[in-house]
Amino acid sequence: MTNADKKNKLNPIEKSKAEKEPLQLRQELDHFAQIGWEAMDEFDRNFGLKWLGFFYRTVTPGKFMLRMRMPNGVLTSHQMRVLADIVQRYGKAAGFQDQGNADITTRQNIQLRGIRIEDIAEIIDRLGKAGMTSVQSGMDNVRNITGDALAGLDADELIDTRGLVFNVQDMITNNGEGNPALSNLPRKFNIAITGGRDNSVHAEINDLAFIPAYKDGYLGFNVIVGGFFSAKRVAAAIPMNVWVPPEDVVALSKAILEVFSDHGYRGNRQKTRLMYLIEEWGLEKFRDMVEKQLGYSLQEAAPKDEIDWEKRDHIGIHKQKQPGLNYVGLHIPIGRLYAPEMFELARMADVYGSGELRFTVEQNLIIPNIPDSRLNAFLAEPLLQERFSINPDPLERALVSCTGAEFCGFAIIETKNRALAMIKELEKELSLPRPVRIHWTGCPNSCGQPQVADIGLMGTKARKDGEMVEAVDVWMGGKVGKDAHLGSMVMEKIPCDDLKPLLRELLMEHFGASPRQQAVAAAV
Ligand code: SRM
Ligand code: SF4
Repeated sequence: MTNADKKNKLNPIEKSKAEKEPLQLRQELDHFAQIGWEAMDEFDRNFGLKWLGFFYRTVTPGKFMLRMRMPNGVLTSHQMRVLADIVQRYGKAAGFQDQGNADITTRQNIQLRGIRIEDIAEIIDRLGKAGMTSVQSGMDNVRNITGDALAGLDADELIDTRGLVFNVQDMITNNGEGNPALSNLPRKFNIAITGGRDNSVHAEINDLAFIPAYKDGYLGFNVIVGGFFSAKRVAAAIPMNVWVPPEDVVALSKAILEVFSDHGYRGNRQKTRLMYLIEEWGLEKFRDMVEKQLGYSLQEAAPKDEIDWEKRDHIGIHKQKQPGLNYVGLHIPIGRLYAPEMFELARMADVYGSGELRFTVEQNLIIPNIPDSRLNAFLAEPLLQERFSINPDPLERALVSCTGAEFCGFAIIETKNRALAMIKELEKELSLPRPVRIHWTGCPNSCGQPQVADIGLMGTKARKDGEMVEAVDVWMGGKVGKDAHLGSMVMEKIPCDDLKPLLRELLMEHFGASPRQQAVAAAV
């Protein structure tokens, strides 16, 4: 077999996709409900159902995870209630702990746990009636499309990204019905559209991102391409040397996806992300091919973009551009929500705001449109006092964690609970002048984005006292917002049991932390 033959050899996922288009599984849900998850064809169960948004979990066999699509992270209180009811009702039916739970994700999205195969058809129906979809949220599809969490609220925003994000999602998913034409990509694909000044979406880690930029006095977007993280390699997106007006965002996204679909590699799945195609062709050929697909020439990039702010975390009370209205960012520790809290959040959005809620890529939640006159009553709500602070301690405030071993079969270590417990201990011991962004990720797939963090912790194994134990590789130097760039690995294989003293040291040496007693003494 020649090298070219090897490269073009289809991987097993491609072979299975060629045999049966996975979106068709929607028609077989009643059959699956009858035969049960154990009797299902392995590809259909473990991979195929991800095209509908349902993820088989080897850690909790028979209890699927539902990954939604939440374009721009925006949802209504009604939608939140539907999601809460799904985790409560179906999670309970599955015998799931705490009547089901959900996680806000690093793509401004939400995942619900504990779904049984026999409930999937009904759930899809309920989501559709509530104007939501989970279609094409996993495997070789475009993931949730991120936009500015403050779109339409921020007085300094340049472009409101909501309409664009929704339109791109509708194009990709055929208005949520499923779109076979764009659901057979060579690999996953991430899209972000940012219209604010602080790059709130981490544009640089997406396969395709739109960044606000003026061209000849007209506001549109510079385009960057090819960013991705994987176990084998991470790469920041590179400029495509293209500027588009907002009205061309949908068409350009479609053309790039079609080029990727038609020409991307379908061999070794570690080498099938968009960047590999761009590198093989060179940027010029990539651009030419996209123009050919579009049927018209693209304009060259604007000389500079408008990202000139440090990134905001949205936590706390903030004035909106609408006079007299505020958005309040609630800190959701490690993104975890339980059904009763989801119902409460929906109620609070109705009672104090306009019935709208938003998710952020930091796994937190915003309730917008709260009038000045309602703020005090809102702030007195028990949920804010007991669970979701608007003024969390600096380490907790900026903590992000992927799912980890609790639910994810790829995980090498436990993340969420460990991360939270360790941060709480460090908060007790140290005083910090500002938040430090610590991101945990349970394996090198990097869902928790350790490369964008001040301190990134990536699950691995290490030998300690002759035994294999849970450990982390330590990343540092990730910069977000203006001049964003990825961090790099600075230490390897630190056993989790030895991690706290190391973090303590790093926080004191690099981030101005001081021991609490000392801080108190200095203040006296
Ligand atoms: Fe991820 C696979 C969770 C964001 C890179 N990711 C998975 C799976 C589906 C693996 C599995 O089937 O168990 C995880 C599901 C675990 C579970 O039960 O929750 C999973 N990824 C997540 C989430 C939930 C982490 C979180 O706690 O927030 C995020 C869901 C986003 C969403 O709403 O769609 C999530 N994943 C990311 C990101 C971050 C981002 O997009 O900004 C990345 C790195 C960026 C990227 O993709 O370029 C990421 N996930 C991966 C990869 C490595 C991709 C690659 O090219 O190799 C995998 C493994 C794969 O695709 O083979 C993966
Ligand atoms: Fe699972 Fe690894 Fe992603 Fe964490 S980084 S959610 S452990 S695949």
